[in-house]
Amino acid sequence: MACCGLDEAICALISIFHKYSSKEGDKNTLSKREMKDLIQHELCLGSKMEDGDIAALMDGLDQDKDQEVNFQEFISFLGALAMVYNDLLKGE
Ligand SMILES: [Ca+2]
Ligand SMILES: [Ca+2]
Repeated sequence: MACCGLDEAICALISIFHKYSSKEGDKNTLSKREMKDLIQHELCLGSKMEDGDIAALMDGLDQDKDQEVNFQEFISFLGALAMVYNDLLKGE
């Protein structure tokens, strides 16, 4: 697939999701442990988050309560994260 700027950003998000989601259990969803790995390795914020914060975040993300974060739930998380980063960037 030929990628332009935004395509590339989206492709990168998809590849990060699958890099972690394929580690254990269902290859297409993130378990709590996979989500925690992803947050801790792919987000600057992650290193500052306590286990409790990540657990609370997971609970909020897991809208269908199957204890896994699917791609759709992951995208809502990114949307929320993008709002936070937008506010941070505007404030600089
Ligand atoms: Ca998985
Ligand atoms: Ca879920």
